[in-house]
Amino acid sequence: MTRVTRAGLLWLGVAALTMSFGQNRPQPLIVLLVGPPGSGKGTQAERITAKYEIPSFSTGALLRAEVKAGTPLGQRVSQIMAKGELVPDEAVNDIVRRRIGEKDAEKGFILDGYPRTVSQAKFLDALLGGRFNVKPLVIHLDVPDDVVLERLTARGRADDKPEVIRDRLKVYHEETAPILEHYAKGDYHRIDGTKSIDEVAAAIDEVLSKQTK
Ligand code: B4P
Repeated sequence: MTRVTRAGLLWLGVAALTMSFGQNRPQPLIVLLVGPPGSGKGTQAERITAKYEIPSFSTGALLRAEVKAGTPLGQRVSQIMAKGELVPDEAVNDIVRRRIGEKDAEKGFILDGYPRTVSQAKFLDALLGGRFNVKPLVIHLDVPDDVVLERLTARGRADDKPEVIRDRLKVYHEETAPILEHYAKGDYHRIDGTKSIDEVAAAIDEVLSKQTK
C-alpha cells in the first residue's frame, strides 16, 4: 500500500468518526413557553426544568430583578411594567442574547415569556440559527381571558390589579398572539392551559418526551 493511500484511509477514518460523533450528539432542547399573562408559563417552566434538567429564563423575572436592584435598566422599565405594557424589544432582546450565551444554556433552555412580539421572534430566530442551528419547540398555553383575570387577581403581584391585568391582556392579544402565526408552521403545540397544573404538565411532558427520545 502506498503512503498516499494510507494517509487517505486515515483521513477517511477520522472523517467517519467525526461524523458519527456529530450524529450522536443530542440536539439542544429549546422550549418557548407562550401564552397570556397568568397562563402558567412560570409554573410549567419550573416543572420542565426539574424533569429535563435545562435552565429556564423568564424575561419577566429577569426584568423584575433589574427593577429590584435599581439598575439603570430597572429604573427605565419599572413604570412600563407597572402599567402592564411591554418593555422595548431592544432591552429584552439584549437580556436574552446575553443570558442564552452563557455556558449553562449550551444543552438547551426554556424561554418563559419570550418572545412576546413578532420582532422579538425574528430576533430569536436569527440568534438560534447562528448559535444552536436548531428550531425551537413552541408550547402555547391557551387560557381564556376570564380565567386569567380570576387567577391573577388571586395571585396579587404588583402588576396583578384588575385594570392592569385587562391592559396586559389587551397587549397580549395585539402584540403577542401574532407570534403564534409566526410559529404555526414550526414545531408548534397548543395545550389547554385551563386544566389543573398536573394535567398541563403531563400534556407538555407528552410533547417533550417524544422530542428527547
Ligand atoms: P411575566 O413575568 O412573564 O408574567 P406572567 O405572564 O403574568 O406570568 P405566567 O404566565 O408565568 O404566570 P404564572 O405561571 O406565574 O411578565 C410580567 C411583565 O414583564 C410583563 O407584563 C411585561 O411588562 C414584562 N415582560 C416580560 N417579558 C417581556 C418581553 N419578552 N417583552 C416585553 N416585556 C416583557 O401563573 C400565574 C398564576 O396562576 C399563579 O398564581 C399560578 O399558581 C396560577 N396557575 C398557573 N397554572 C395554573 C393552572 N393550571 N390552574 C390553576 N392555576 C394556575
